[in-house]
Amino acid sequence: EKTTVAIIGAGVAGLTLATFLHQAGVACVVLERHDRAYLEQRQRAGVVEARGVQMFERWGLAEQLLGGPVAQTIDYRLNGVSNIFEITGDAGSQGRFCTQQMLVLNLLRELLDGRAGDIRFDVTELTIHHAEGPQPHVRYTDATGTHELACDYVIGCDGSRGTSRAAIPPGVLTTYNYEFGYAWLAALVEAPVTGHPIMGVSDYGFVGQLPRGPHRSRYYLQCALSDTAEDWPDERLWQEIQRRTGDETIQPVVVHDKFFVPLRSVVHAPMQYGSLFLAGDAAHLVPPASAKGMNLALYDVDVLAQALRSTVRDQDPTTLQQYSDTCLARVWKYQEFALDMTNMLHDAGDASQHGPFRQQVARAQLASLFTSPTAAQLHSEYQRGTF
Ligand code: RFL
Repeated sequence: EKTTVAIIGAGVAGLTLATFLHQAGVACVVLERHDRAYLEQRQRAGVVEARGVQMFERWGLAEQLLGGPVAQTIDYRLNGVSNIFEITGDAGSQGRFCTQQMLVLNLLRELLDGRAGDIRFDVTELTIHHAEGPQPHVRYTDATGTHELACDYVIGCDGSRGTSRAAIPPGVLTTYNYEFGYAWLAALVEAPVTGHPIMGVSDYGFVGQLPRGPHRSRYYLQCALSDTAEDWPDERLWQEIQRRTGDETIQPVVVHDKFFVPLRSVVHAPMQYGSLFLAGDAAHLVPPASAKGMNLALYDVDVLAQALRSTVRDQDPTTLQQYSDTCLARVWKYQEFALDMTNMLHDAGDASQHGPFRQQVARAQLASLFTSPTAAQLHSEYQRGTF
């Protein structure tokens, strides 16, 4: 069996790429380890930034995939005192509401139900062969047996722990890794965000609250790398949320799940080996305090879809050859913003991490967002992804 593009992984990167390629008339097959119901139910964080909205508009897909316009605000709360930051920009390119989960749902509907796209679920034992040359193939197993899919290009959209990157021989990639030295506890709770989304700085550590649908929100609390669920019974969770938000009126409600995320930044370069291309979390991770991981994945697949269209339809491989360089320039800009945001939000809080000097400097930096129009404009550009 043969196709033009084999895409590994039906996360936001793989599904968006497949939809763009479909729109461009380039044949592709998506291979995914889980089933459709799992992908539809999986809780994933992230809201499409303004640049991403423009991208979907350019591909003629914004109406099918995104929600309505949204005014974006963030409460950079400092020891219980609210500071509402408004993300500003051209009226012509307003952010539109779309969470990652909503996007994945809409992409699955558009691709499978609207366009009869080829997504093969529940695949196991996936391996990539001859990626170094022009005739790669992918071998995988499903309920009907083991299959071989020949193709011209393999795209690894299988996340940070996927198998695509492992198909690249040792010594080809350079891995850049930065560990922040702390983690976030993420807790999904049965209560909506009632005011603005919170990115909170406190003497007791970071606290965030972001919307996850009409009835739920997710709290994020800075914690030690070694912390486990035993360290965080619900009682402690709610005490810390009250303490760090400075809001004692917050009442404990049902906690649906808790998990721990070590804060780290990773880049694997180059993002290409022969006919294998990496996109999204398979190629890079940004710490969640930047809220950019999904948006960076969308950037990669936009560049890749345009480059594959030029190569396959117009026989012009120039942009495909530049894929890695084009994306990495963007990736390092996002890493710069992510590092800066993560340091500011954590250093300004609990001084036990980097000391009282860095705490005061980080608080001065945070204050600039509300006193300097230039700092506010730059911050808005980063938030919108339009820098
Ligand atoms: P995904 O979403 O992990 O999808 C990968 C897919 O590949 C499949 N797969 C395989 N399939 C076949 N064979 C194999 N061998 C396979 N191995 C894996 C998996 O089943 C899965 O379906 O990667 P993708 O598409 O690159 O998308 C990346 C984004 O999901 C990620 O960057 C964001 O979730 C990051 N992120 C955020 N991004 C934002 O833009 N804004 C945010 O506010 C935001 N908050 C967050 C976040 C990530 C977080 N965690 C969980 C680290 C908050 C948190 C806590």
